[in-house]
Amino acid sequence: TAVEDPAAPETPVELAPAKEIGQARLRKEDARLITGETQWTDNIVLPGMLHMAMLRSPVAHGRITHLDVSAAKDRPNVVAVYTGADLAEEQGSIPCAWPVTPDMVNPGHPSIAVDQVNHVGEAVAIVVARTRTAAADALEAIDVDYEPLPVVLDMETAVQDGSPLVHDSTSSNTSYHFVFDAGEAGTGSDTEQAFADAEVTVSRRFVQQRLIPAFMEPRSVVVQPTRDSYTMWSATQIPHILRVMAASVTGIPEHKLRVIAPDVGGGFGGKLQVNPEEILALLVARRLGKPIKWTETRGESLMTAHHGRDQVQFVDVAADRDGTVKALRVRLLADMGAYLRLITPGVPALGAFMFPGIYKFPAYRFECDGVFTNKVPTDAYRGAGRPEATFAIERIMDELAVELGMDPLELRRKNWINADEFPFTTVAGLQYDSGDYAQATQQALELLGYDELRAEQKRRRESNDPVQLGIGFSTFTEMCGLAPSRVLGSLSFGAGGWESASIRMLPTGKVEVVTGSTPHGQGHETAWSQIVADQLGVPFEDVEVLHGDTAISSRGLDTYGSRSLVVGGTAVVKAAEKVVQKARAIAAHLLEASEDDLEFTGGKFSVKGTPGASIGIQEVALAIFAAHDYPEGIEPSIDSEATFDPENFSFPHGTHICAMEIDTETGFAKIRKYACVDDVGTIVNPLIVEGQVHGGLAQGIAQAMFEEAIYDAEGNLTTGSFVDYLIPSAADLPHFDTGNTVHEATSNPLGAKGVGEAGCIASTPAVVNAAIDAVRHLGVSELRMPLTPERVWRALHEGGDGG
Ligand code: MCN
Repeated sequence: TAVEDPAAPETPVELAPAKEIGQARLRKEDARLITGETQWTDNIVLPGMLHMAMLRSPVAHGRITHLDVSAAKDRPNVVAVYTGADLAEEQGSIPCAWPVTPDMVNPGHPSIAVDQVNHVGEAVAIVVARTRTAAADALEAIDVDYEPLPVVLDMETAVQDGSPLVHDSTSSNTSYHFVFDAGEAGTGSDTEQAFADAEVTVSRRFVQQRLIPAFMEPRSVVVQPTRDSYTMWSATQIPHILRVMAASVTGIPEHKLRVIAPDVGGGFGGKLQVNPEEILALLVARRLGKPIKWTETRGESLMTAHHGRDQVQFVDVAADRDGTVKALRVRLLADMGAYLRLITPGVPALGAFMFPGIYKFPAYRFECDGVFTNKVPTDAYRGAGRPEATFAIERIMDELAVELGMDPLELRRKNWINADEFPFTTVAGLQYDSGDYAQATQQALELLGYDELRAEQKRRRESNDPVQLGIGFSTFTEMCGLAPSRVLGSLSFGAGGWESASIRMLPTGKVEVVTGSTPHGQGHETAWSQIVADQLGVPFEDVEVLHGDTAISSRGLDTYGSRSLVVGGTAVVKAAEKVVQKARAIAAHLLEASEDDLEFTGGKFSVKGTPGASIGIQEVALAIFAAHDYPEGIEPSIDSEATFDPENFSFPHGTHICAMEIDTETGFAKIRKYACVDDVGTIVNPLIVEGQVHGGLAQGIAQAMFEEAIYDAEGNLTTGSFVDYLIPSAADLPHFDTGNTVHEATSNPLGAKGVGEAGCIASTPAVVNAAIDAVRHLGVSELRMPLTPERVWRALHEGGDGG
């Protein structure tokens, strides 16, 4: 039969010779972004627009015993006040789209609390007023009492029998128990046996502290209702997914809801979310029939936008005396916070596939408990699951090296996948397609000036210098480019993995590219223009990239998981190829030649062997617009649409090396030098790639050294401002020596691998390994992140990991 086999490999796409691809083009979007000329969501002002403010719970766990909003209603300029009870019928539940196990417990997540609050910052009432300040001022007129309930904050006690429960409706604080077992029996028996037989075992407990995505532009949403339809502008990473989810939660038919993500000032995973406030803005706009705006304050953002990480990791490794690794066993407690948000449960589960890193483990078992606590929910934060895994494996490889008396790099070399072993199927079932770990490592050692720094380290040790020096490695890989749909489906991921693009050739030969990816700082307008300029042979300046509006690009799966180039960029390549095919037929007609006799180079169709008989693709666009005569069976357009769904993830890799100075008298840690060599396959724009690596390094180093969301014993976030939550400035970070090797990906025709999270995933363990290497001879074998001076000092002078 003629049924198309969806699994059949697609015909290979042919790439035009690279002229633009590989150029360090300045980003065309930057002028409007950095001058603030663009339309950020909060800049939107609509006639008659009202403002929404939330009264947020000051208690982490309690029953609402009394809630009186009448005085707030009488405040000047207040239009309406709503409580959870007012909206109980229509508010539905914030969706969780990644049920990692069939029996996962999800107690539901109201957008606004109805009778109980489960974390500080949960909304309990909404004031709608004519001005933002009037709405905020009226909040103080609301009278609310809570009956306190016991607060559950620590995961290790939350999972014990008899612990108070976050949710009355559940029988324990455990949402799910997810197991990945690489053994044939799936029972862990082969891993247990490998541990029993091993000559050496090392066990560690690592803490991944809670982090806050801390995007530059706070969350903001504007909803405009017009009779039965709604336009929602939101500072979101996921306009397409948000539209589907918001339609299903509110009952607004999807075709009556248009979602626009205008320029968005950073997300880092923190805007990969369906926010309660987005749903509430829709509900209030529907009730009042008026445009509604909500923009969070920085304090609200830090306190209520989802957080990241927050895991306790128990990691065991087994090896032979010669250093050959035999088995890896991982048990995680992952803090979900009070509710399951969009992909909360999936984030730690995704790590399951990355713990073995680049090493050839024969046996592996992973278990993870998702645990409820009275804290803001966790969810995606740059790397989502993979930084945690990379940290654990790269840290424990160092500890194993110490146990064996081996050089940490030698141990890695002994166990990593060699360049001639690709494609390599790992113990976790992933097929790594390409790379050369030795080459990247060699290059990084040279960039760092390794030998001199080791010599200096020795000198400082021998002379008991108060400032000690350490060197730490991270030889990492990661799975990104989220896609492929089939694999994501097998992991219960709630969305497909494909991406779409369409190309509209305008009559004057200018080109509009509509992409389903949704940049929020990554420079897609520039990179996609470079791809199209090469494929169509048109000038870079003639390409405009449109995105982030469901009325313009109706199909898309948005931007996260470093997927946009390898999936979305490839859809653009495929759409361009279709444009050329269509234009070829029309050019042949215009040139009175056969299609087979035409060659297409540099944007021109020429008849082979007939000099002078040629027409540019941009001229074809005008000809078809003005045409009265076009070939039979051909539409008067050379527009096209394409989707791409790769066969595999993309696996960037690299070697990151940190040299760290530690002042043993003050505990002050300072990065002396940082060198990294990343392999992201074909590089479309080296400037963007370097910028992405720098940004990722800043965030990965921040986890190691600066950032931590801290709750006090009552569940108050004590790091609720940028005075207390320490994001690094440029002055806190070193110069980065970066380099690249290029081993093309085999899963997309560009040969590209994702880069958006690489720096963040790789850097954290390199920094911590360096810090421990500096002071290990002084008795320190663990340091808890972040490496504050106090913590490092305590570890040096009082023992332990610094607390
Ligand atoms: N690129 C390239 N060559 C490659 C790989 C990528 O030129 N081999 C370019 C791409 O064309 C794109 C950029 O690098 O312009 C990032 O591409 P990609 O790796 O596909 O990542 P995404 O565009 O899908 O971005 C997502 C990723 C993630 S998951 C987070 S988190 C993150 C990040 O991007 N958040 C960011 N980088 C960010 N950068 C900014 N400024 N703001 C954020 O919120």
